[in-house]
Order: sequence, then C-alpha cells, then structure tokens
Amino acid sequence: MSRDAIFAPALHRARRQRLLDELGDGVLLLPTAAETSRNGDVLNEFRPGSDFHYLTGFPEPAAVLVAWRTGRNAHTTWLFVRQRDKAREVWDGRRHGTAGAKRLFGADDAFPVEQLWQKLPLLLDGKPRLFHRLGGDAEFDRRLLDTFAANARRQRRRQPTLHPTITDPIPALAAQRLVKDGAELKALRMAAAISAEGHTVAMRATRPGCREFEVQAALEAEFRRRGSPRNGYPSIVASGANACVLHYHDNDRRMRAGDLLLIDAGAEFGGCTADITRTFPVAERFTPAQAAVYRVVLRAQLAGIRACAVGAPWDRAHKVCVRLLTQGLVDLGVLRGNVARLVKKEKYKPFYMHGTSHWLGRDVHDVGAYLDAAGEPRQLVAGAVLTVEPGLYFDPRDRRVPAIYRGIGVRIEDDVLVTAKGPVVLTAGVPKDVEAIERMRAEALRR
Ligand SMILES: [Mn+2]
Repeated sequence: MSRDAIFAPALHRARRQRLLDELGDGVLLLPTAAETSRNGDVLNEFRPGSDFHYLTGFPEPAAVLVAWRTGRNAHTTWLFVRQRDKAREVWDGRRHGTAGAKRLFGADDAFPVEQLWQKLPLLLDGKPRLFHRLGGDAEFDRRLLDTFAANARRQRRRQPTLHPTITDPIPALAAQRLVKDGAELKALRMAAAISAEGHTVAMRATRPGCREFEVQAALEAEFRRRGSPRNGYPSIVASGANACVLHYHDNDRRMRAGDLLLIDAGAEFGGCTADITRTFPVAERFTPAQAAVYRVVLRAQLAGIRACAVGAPWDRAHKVCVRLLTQGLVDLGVLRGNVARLVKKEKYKPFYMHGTSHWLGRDVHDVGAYLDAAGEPRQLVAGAVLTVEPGLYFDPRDRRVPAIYRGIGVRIEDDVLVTAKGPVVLTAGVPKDVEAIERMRAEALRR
C-alpha cells in the first residue's frame, strides 16, 4: 500500500469538515506537538501531535492549524508553518514551507508561523467561539490571552466588548477518532500485519543466553524492514520475573532456558499503531506450570475477544476475563473459594491488576470516551478498535502463591476491530496456542 493512499489532502479535508460541522460556528485553533530537547542540542525524535496529524497529515514541528466553517460542506483551512530556510535545512532537513503546505497538504492559505499572532485577532473578530484546548502549552495559551486582551483594548468603544467563548474541541474530535474511517483502518491493518511479522521474527530469534534487547532489535528490525518508521510505544521485552513488571523497559537481562519471554510491542504505520503481546518459552517447550498458567490466560483472552460485539458494553471483555482468570486461579490452587464471591471481593487483583482493554488507533491508548453521558460504560460501535489483553502475574516473592508459579508472568494481547458481523482480530498472524508456539520454538532452535 502506498503512503499516498493514506495521506490524501481530500481525506484530511473531509475529516476537518466533519469536525467543524459537529462543532458549529467558530474558529478551530490546533497546534501540533512541540519539539523537546533530549540533551544539549540533540532533540528527541519528533512525532506530530495525533489530533493535528489526523486533521492535516502535515509532518513538521512548529505548525498550527486554523480552520473555520463557511457553510454546509465548506470550510477554510489555514496552515501556519516554518518558513523555508536554506541554512536551517542544511542542518535539520527539508521543510515544506508555505508553498508546500498549500500544494501538498491542501491548505487554502498558508503563512509563516510567526504571523499567527498577527492574523489571529482579525480572524477572531466577530466570531462567537474559539475551539481550542487550553493547557497544552502555557506559552501558547498566554499569547492567545494576550491576543484577546489586545482585541478588547482595540475595540474599547464597542459596547459590550466581546471575547469569543473558548470551547474545547477535543471531546468531539476524540469521538470522531474513536470510529475509524477507511484510511485509518487501512493504516491500522497494516500496522497490525507488520507488528505480527515482527513478533513472529522475535519468537524465532530468541535463544537461551541472549539479552532481551537483542530480541528487541530483531523485532524492531522487522518492523522497519516492512515499512514502519517507528514504534507506537517503547517495546517491552521481559524475560522471567521481569514479565511481572507491567511496563518493564530495561530490556537488558540475559535470558535462561527455563524462562518465559513476554514481548509487548507495536509498529506504527500511517500514523496508527498496533499493540500485541505474546508470551513464549525461551526453551523449546513451556514447563507444565507455565503451560497451566498460559492456558488460563488464553482461555480468558479468547472469551474476551468474543465479548467485543456491537452493542455490548466496552468493558464486557474485562468482566468475562476477570471471571475466567479467577476461575483459573482457583483451578491452579492460588485462590480458594467460590468464584463469584472471589470476583466480587477482587481477590484476583494481586495477580491481575490492570484493565483488559483500551481503545487503539493513532495513540496506543487511543482517545475516545469510555463512559456514556449517563456515566455508564459505553456500548461498542462498528469501526471502534480495542485491545483484549488479560494476564496473570505471580511475583517471585509472593508466599501466597504455590512455589512452582512464582516468577511467572503471562499476558496475551490482540487488537480487535468491532464490526456488525462480529469481532475481527487484526493481529491474528502471530501464533498463540501452546502447540503452535512450541512448534515454532522447536523449529527455531533446531536451525
Ligand atoms: Mn495494550
């Protein structure tokens, strides 16, 4: 799939139009993410703000989108961007400049970003509302309020002086992003397919004695080889008891033959990311204790995926998983008692302390409300994408747990597209049942 199939000016224009139709009369003001310093004159890798990129496709830092509705199915888009600068471009790379913003990204007009604060007062004059989320960048907000104050001073003789009302556009935009459009689904499917390939390569590359970050390198090399420019989040490559640290990131331990290896990683493509977790033995086979824990988590995950139906509350998968994991904890001899009562008393929590699902899209924990207007878990709609990722984690020092399970951590995670015909697993390309994993490990170790 070509990058152009996903980044088309008409597509971004349609997204802006939908948002502006939803917001109504007023001016939308949306800066992209800021560049941040790593140390000295070295910057952290820049990634455009997800909202900004969803609405513009524009990839450079220090840009601002300004757009307002001019009628049904019509609006005007201005982009404020960095100017072309021969000297800076020698150091930092090419810039699109104002001409590129118009020609390649479909802006009706474009200006150097320095001119934002001169143009904005005129634009806001007479507009009832400004759609802007406060609190993102204190300096930006201060300049915005200065603009209001200057406007008020200029218009002193008009009675009464009207500031536009500042309205947060993000809830409407988040609701729009929650239901993926065709181009986003293409990007997500691609991110999912690439991520699945990376995980498969990692599953083959793992050897006793190698370090977690060596496997990470193999996984991420495959992501890059297949066209993913970056990860959607830092890869978690956690062997042995490290798997019990949910957001483990040291990734530097040397793996041993009896360990499990938990990998939670996702490739970004077309601005969207996948989010996959697999857990497999560093040796050829699971130990009986590891396999017993693994099967409990897998059964819960498969049931959780089936719960992702249109109209179901989004957290039904969590409830299903909690019940099955608790049943499993009883079967394993970790908990004792009536399953329903153990669930009610949250006795599973020391071993399953996180949620089962989150929205997925441009952000790994994507935007979108989890509660409806009444404060109840919202119902799943077709086009939403969420993860299903149950796990069990037995701290190596937890004396309540039978010794054979201590230090075992298992999580299994897939990405699920909700459709009218039922849940579609986008990340099905990586083996996850015990037999398929052991077959793959055996093949890999024999090579
Ligand atoms: Mn996840």
